[in-house]
Amino acid sequence: MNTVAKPYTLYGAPGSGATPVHAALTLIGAPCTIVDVAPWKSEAERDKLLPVNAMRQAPVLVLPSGEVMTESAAILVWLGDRHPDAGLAPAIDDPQRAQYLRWMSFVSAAIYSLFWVRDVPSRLAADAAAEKVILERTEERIAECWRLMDAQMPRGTPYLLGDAIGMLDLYVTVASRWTPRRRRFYREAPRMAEVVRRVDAEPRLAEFWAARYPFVPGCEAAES
Ligand SMILES: N[C@@H](CCC(=O)N[C@@H](CS)C(=O)NCC(=O)O)C(=O)O
Repeated sequence: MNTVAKPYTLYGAPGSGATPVHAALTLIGAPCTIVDVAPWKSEAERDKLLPVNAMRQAPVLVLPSGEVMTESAAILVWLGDRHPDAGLAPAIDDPQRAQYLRWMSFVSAAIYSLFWVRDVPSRLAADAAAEKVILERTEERIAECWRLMDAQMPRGTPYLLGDAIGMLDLYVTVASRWTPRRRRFYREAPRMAEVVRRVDAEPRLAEFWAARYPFVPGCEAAES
């Protein structure tokens, strides 16, 4: 008898932190229902997430069991462990495991978290002038984080942690398209630049990128 796997449900619109999760599910080949919500756009969009995430943030992954997971890095790490045959994550006893966990957390904590204030700068800024300063300084901080991370990445392999594409590659590939965007990312992070271009061109993701996060003209440029 054929057993059909129960689907995951993933909340988050294209370009959000749900995108690397969706890319991972695509490589895993796991069935998945997508709920497009863009919480960075408005209070109304944020409220759509309330039933699954009190933080009103995406991504949210509802597991086949009905359990809810939030936090992009945790979701990616969990999926990598849950689907070892996909080969997207170093196993617990793999020598790469420590650096894998380190850099997954770094992208989430040092870089992604800054978008909470960037998306709505009035959360921390009292007026338009302060908002401008926050936008400028967080952009510089993100660029610095990419630069420091890049300097510590091993060289000489096609992907960040070796010969096979993995969760860290997917996470960096999507996050590097956010502010300060790819053109600056390529300058700050030349080693990771090679890798994200390789992930952009991954044949198993070609249809996925085209449908969910297309490389439209200008997408590599800095925000004006
Ligand atoms: N720590 C969370 C951050 C998620 C996050 O900031 N998501 C953005 C969308 S890309 C969001 O929901 N923004 C709306 C808000 O923070 O109010 C994670 O890593 O998943």
